[in-house]
Amino acid sequence: MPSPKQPFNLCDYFIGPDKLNRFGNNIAIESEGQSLTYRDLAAIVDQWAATLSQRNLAAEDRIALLLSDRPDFVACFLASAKLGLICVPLSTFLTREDLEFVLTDSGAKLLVTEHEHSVRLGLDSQPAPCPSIDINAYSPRSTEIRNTGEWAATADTHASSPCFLLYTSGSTGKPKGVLHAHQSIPRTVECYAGSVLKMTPEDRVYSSSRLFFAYGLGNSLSFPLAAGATVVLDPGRPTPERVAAIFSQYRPTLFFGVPAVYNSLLQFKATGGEVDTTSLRRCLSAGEALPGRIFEDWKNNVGLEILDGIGSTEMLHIFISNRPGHALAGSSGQAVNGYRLRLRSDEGGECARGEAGHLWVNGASAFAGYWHRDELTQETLRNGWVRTGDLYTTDDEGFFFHVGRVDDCFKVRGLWVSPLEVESAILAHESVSEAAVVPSIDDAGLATARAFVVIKNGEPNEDLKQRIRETACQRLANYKVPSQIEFISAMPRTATGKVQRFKLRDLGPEGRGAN
Ligand code: 3UK
Repeated sequence: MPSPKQPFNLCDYFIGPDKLNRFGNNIAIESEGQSLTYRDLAAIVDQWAATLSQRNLAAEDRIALLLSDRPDFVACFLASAKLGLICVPLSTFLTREDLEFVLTDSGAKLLVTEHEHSVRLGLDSQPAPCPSIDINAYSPRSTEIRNTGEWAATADTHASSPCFLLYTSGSTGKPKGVLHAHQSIPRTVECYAGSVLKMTPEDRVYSSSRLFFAYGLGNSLSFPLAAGATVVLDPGRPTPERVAAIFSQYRPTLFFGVPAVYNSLLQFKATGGEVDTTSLRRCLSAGEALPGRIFEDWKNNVGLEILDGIGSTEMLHIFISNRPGHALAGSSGQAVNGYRLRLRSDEGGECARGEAGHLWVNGASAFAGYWHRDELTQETLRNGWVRTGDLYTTDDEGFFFHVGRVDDCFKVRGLWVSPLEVESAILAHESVSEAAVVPSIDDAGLATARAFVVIKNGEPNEDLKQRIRETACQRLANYKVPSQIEFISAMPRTATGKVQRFKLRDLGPEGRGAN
């Protein structure tokens, strides 16, 4: 592990001369029928570095990537590290408003995107607040982007130099930038991959979570590329049909999913779909708690354990995980080697065994701070300890059980939903006077957003629900749009006026499928 002041560059870590000597001819990436060896990847990284170095960027300037999972994402990310820039991978689910926010907040000097996303976000008619490159506009790519004949030198970075910034939404609804140094990725490789995955160059990895998400970045970039293994990158939406097709065509040995994807694969199988899992040796899940029922169903149907583990953008990857052969349904598992964990009571002392407490974690992959948010950084990062915002209990064997969140945020398909953000989108409808959003848990134990609405005018009918939904749709990424909207006459509130979300959570379904 490099020490913080030691010269170190993430790009070298993956494709420096040593790595190319060992793995140069291995296949690094398979994507849309194309295979790239580690040497091919290194050449594309050099071409990207040459292209970026002509863009007048200085060390630690931010470059935003709005790209689907394809080799160019990996190449551009590594080229950015090579040049000492700070890469800002962006969610491809962003709305135009979110995009403006993160480009402005990060002070990005350049946006690298592709046709699909620039069209969806209307970048042609209304340019982004910074210059952008549409990689599809270079045709064929090899002429302009990929070779300029120049060669860019590796920047003079250290293990603790800033390397990338990942945006994650907070309880206030405004995303915050989580800054990681060059050393963070190697540390997740040693800790999580070293103790749980144990990958070899023969492994083939597929993750249904995208590279822009810290989970996907680890799964599809850090772990396979550090091991000299092969990653399968697919730009499509991970519907069960698509994931099953990838299993058959690419025969991965490791699969990383979120609970909703495992659940959709089980349903697809139960309704006659073919899911060939014979190539898999290990299945991993994170992003939100894996319901015990999905663990059991997968085990019974596929014959494999799903190893659930909790990670966060702040810690970069998983720090509590189940171990192969010792997985416990309904638990996040045990501490990953290299991480220390504490459960603190509301008053700040240590919790007694069995008592639910606030989870704090300490480990070398921790973030450097929130981008330009010093106060928030001080609240969250104290003496190397990171406050997760999660409530956990443990048992005598050191298994951790997720009890909930301190804020009211929850996950849909492994992605954050902040009730405040959804509520303010609903409040934008003129007939709405109050709104409260809580998770609605389905039979599999998974959440979608459920909105309770008090109206000030209009008829509380299906038509109004539809119009409220449309108002929300215009302002929110798809997965955040409530699957249920219900009218109530008054919000349940405490004496101090706080919405009693627990009361709303406990309300039975209004009539399944009614909306
Ligand atoms: C929740 C879980 C219970 C938990 C992530 C793997 O999800 C990731 O990062 P985010 O920053 O969210 C972090 C929060 O998500 N969570 C994640 N996994 C689990 N809760 N069981 C789980 N298995 O509230 C946590 O604080 O989006 C996951 C690797 C890297 C990641 N960034």
